[in-house]
Amino acid sequence: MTTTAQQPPVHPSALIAFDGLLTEEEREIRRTVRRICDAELRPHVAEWFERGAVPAREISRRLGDAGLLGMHLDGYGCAGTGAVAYGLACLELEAADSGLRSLVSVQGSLAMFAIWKHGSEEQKREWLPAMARGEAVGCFGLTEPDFGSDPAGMRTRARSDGADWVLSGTKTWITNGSVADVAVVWARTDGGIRGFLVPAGTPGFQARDIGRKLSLRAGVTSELVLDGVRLPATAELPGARGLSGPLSCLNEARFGIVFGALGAALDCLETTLDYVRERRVFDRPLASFQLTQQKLADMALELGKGLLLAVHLGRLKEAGALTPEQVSLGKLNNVREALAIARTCRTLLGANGITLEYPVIRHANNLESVLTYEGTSEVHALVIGRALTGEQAFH
Ligand code: TGC
Ligand code: FAD
Repeated sequence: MTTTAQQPPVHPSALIAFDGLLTEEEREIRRTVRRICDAELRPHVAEWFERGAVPAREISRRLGDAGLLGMHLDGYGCAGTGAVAYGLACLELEAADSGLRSLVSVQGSLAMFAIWKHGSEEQKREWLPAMARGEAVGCFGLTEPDFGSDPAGMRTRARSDGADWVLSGTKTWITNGSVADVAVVWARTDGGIRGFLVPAGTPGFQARDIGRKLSLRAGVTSELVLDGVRLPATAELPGARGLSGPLSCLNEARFGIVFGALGAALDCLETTLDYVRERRVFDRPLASFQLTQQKLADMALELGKGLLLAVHLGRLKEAGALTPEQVSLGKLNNVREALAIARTCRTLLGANGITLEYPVIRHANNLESVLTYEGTSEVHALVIGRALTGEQAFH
């Protein structure tokens, strides 16, 4: 038996009239980022993923030219866009590959934001314009081999020695570590946790790439070793005191992921919708089976809910009213649902779902990292649990 299409297919985001929630400027920024991805990045991502190597510095310069690095920051050569526009850029980049969105998150929301929010005027002038152009790359070293979810336990130490600081310790899983010109390194001092700017090439500082990854392969992930790294007093970020320093930066990057993860999910769903219309099983289009349509409907529903949540959180951020707990809510929901969508799409592609000929397994593997970094799903559940009950259950 065959079926005839009753009506033209509706795009998943059109089901919730998503574009109507955006300004013309936001739609234009989204289209621009998509054009760059389609023309210059998407054609190469599967190969970068397969080789486990990505031209991160060249990509930084291109994205800097397009004004996407630190785009939501004001001044110092940054574009100063709204939060939703930044989120949409993350969505389109992650629709190409999570590694590309990671590069932009770490540059703009972690390294640049740390300097922008906590740095001295001199530090801002030295680094932010070059980082906005993508000529200088930054990384953000918080995680250590024994302290990921619990950065308060960090062992990296900054000892004051006359007018200098001397840093020793190891940071791991650091995105862009080996390609960075400057590392924002968080370390314990006698006065609590502080942030430091460590230029690449400083004696005692080394970055080594972490190999054998099966996720985020189109991205650079490194270990940073600091062995008696001597820095002048001016290397310290004067505005950061205590763990709230690095955590304030995480809020920014986590917000980008709220949108970004949905880009990966959307790319999976678009690919799958095309596939099920073409693929015939038992003499009918795969799209015409009820079990297929149940999966598609559930995925469109979760994607739509995620997009609505993302825009709502973006508008709260633009109004200066977004709380860290709300960011946790968005990151937990949207990454968890994006991963579920990628896995379900994988089932609909059958065996074709496991090859790099289609983007689905690449997105699914990437989203495993996204579920873990920037606070694991368990950490975000506990942040929400603490907000709901007033009881902390971390320790
Ligand atoms: P806690 O006692 O709750 O707080 C310590 C101080 O920090 C303040 N604070 C925050 N400030 C700003 N934003 C937030 N989200 C904040 N959360 C807490 C808090 O008010 C307090 O301030 P003060 O002045 O009283 O000292 O801290 P805790 O030790 O109990 O830990 C809480 C917990 C577990 C939520 C936190 O440690 C955490 O978020 N852990 C997860 C670590 C994490 O996400 N690491 C990410 C590393 S970077 C990365 O993964 C990059 S991936 C690449 C990419 O983005 O693409
Ligand atoms: P752990 O903290 O050891 O957690 C292991 C498991 O225990 C998780 O399931 C966790 O949820 C659970 N768990 C932990 N505590 C609790 C608790 N209290 N209650 C219940 N369960 C708990 N870090 C940076 O600083 N900079 C970067 O640029 C960066 N980039 C990254 C890039 C990639 C590709 C990856 C994979 C990671 C990156 N990270 C980076 C590190 C990332 O932030 C950490 O991996 C993450 O915070 C989790 O830490 P962990 O891996 O040590 O896991």
